[in-house]
Amino acid sequence: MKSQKSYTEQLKDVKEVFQRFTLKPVEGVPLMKPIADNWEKVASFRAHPNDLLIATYPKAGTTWIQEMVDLILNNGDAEKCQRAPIPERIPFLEIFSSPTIPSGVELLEQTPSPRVIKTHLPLQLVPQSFWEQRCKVIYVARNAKDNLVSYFHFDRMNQTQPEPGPWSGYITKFMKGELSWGSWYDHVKGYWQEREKRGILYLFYEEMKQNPRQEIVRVMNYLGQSLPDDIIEKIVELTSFKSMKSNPMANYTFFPDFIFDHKVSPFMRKGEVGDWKNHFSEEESAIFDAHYAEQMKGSDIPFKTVI
Ligand code: PPS
Repeated sequence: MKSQKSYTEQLKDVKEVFQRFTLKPVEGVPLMKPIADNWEKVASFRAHPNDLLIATYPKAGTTWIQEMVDLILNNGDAEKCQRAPIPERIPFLEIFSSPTIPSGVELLEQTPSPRVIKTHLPLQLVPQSFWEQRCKVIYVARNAKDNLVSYFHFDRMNQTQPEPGPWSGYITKFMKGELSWGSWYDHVKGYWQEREKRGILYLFYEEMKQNPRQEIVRVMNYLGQSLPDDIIEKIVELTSFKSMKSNPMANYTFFPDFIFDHKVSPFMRKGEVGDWKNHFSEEESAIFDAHYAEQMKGSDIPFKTVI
């Protein structure tokens, strides 16, 4: 039976289980230990043919695309899309349970079709069933430098992730693929290489920022939906950074501060392209760029670091 308590209250009841978890590799990819410990359940997840998977490297624009998709599927009905916090509306496949909140897999087992599902897993760890069932998959990628900056601030405020440590060392960890969910380079390349074969809609944060209407229409078409212009405009407005920052069902203030400490850094932090320029020194940028060129050699993914 569903608890009468709010999502936030249920989390507050089990404060003691949350801590800065260590990472444990699954097939060489570092994941938060409770995710790795629960791996069999994730790997054997049974997808339905009409499931929609939203896949991203952490901090690439996951919440943004989730809100867009939910609004598109609900004809731009803002009230309906306020029905629950985003992890309840669009469960996070691999997330572990706490004594009061089911794991992503458990929650999905209780969720009627058609389901929309979030994952940060790299392509090779996505449960096989999604491919067997030929599910639709939307991938969002964000340029490496802004992605890294956003992840750094997130790891400062997210009290369940390993301590980020100082900025310069964090850059190195990112470059080495030592952060949760592994290498950014492998992640973005993995989905890019398979996008045509597996029918993946591959989007960019920077394009969503530059031309949100165009990207919303692409998502709408991919989902086989057709919405009138005024509803599309409404979705553009409801998914602007400003609207989402003040949306209590999307801005993650429903997580108590022992999970996400917004006083350290808000989840909806800046929402910009190019904030990396405020973080990287010239030397750091040069080292990063050289390593990037090496890692991305032979890849034609059209990333933009400025718009
Ligand atoms: S998570 O934890 O992986 O699900 O985080 P994710 O949602 O992928 O990434 C959070 C970053 O996305 C920004 N964001 C947005 N930018 C522009 N417009 C909208 N509507 C929007 N919604 C979320 C959010 O601010 C984080 O980026 P930074 O650069 O840290 O501000």
